[in-house]
Amino acid sequence: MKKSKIVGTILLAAALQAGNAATPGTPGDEMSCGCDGAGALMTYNPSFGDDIYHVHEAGCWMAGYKYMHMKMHGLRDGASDVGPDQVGFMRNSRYEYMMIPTGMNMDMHMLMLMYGVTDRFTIMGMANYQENTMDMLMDMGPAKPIMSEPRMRTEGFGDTELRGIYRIAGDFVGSLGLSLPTGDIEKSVKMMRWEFRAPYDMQLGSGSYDLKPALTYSALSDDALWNWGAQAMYTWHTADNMNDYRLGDSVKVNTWLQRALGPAATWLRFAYNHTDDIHGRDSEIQKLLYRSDPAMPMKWAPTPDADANNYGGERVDGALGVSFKFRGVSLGVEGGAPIYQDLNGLQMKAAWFLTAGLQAMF
Ligand SMILES: [Cu+2]
Repeated sequence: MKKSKIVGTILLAAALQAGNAATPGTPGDEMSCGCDGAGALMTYNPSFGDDIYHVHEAGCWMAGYKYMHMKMHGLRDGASDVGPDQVGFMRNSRYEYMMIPTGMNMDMHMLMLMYGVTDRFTIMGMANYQENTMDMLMDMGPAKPIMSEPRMRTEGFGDTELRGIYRIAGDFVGSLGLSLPTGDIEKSVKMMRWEFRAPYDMQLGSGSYDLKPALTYSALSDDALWNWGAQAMYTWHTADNMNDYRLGDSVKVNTWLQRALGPAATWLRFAYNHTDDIHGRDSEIQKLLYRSDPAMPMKWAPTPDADANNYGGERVDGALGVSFKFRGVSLGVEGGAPIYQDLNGLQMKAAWFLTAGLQAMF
C-alpha cells in the first residue's frame, strides 16, 4: 500500500469518527455538556448577584466572568436613616465622629472555573479583584468648617474560593466552599493627610480560612419555560486572623423565579442576609478612634467604620435581570436594591447594585 493511501485511510477514519461524535446526544460532543439542553440558560444563570451552585456532567467545563458594582449612600443606624447633621465632632451630636462617610463604591471583577469530575460531583474555583472608594466629610469641631476629604481608595485581589458541589438527589445540590485568605487586610488610606490602616470595610479579605456550606434547590418545569429555586449558605470565619479579629459569620438565603423567552430569560430574585458584628479588634485600625500617639496628638481620625461595633445587620434585596444565550455562551445583567436593612450601629446603607456576567460551557 502506498504511503498516501495509508494517510488517506487514516484521515477518512478520523473524519468518520468526528462525524459520529458530532451526532447530537453522543458522549464527547459539545452538546452533551448541557449548554444546549432545555432550560440551560436558567439552570446556569450567568449573572445572578449571588452564585447559585450546580453540577456539570463528567468532563464538562464552565468558565465565567462577572462584574459587580455596589453603591452605598448615606448613613443608617438600625432601621432608621441618620442625617449628616446628627453626626459631628464636639457639636453635641448624637454620633461623635470627626469623619462622616457619605458614599462608597465597591467594584468587583470575578473569574470562575468549574469542572464536572463525575456526573454528580463538580469542583469550582473563584478569584476576584476589587476596588473600593469612599467619600467622606471632615468635621473638626464648631470652630472649623465641615470640609470634604479626598476620596479614599483601596484595590487588589480578594479572597480565593475553592468549592466542591455534589448532587444529593433530584433537584437538591449540596456544596462546601473553602475561602483562602489571599485578600490583603493591611491596606492603608490617607485621612487628614495622615496615613492610617484602612477601616475594615475598605480591606480586601477576611484574613481567615472560611468555610461556606450551602444547600441548593433548583427546579425546572416540564416544558422548560420556568425555573425556580432557593439556596441557603452559611459563612463561618473559623478563627481570628493575624490582626486579632474575625469578621461576623453570615447566613444568606436566596430565592428566585425565572421565565424563558426564546433565546432569552428574565427573572426576579430575593436575597436575605444576616451578618454578625466583628469579633476582636485590629489595634492599627483602633488608632483611628483614639488619640494613641502622645508625640502626635492630632493623629487620629474617628470614623464610624473604624469601630468594630458598627458592622453586621440584616438586609433583604430584590433584583430583576435578563440573560441571553448563543450556543454555549450566555450573558446577562441584573440590577437590584435593598427592600429592608437593619444595621448594627452607625453604617453606610446600600443603595443599589448591578451585576453583569458572561460564561461559556465546553
Ligand atoms: Cu457551572
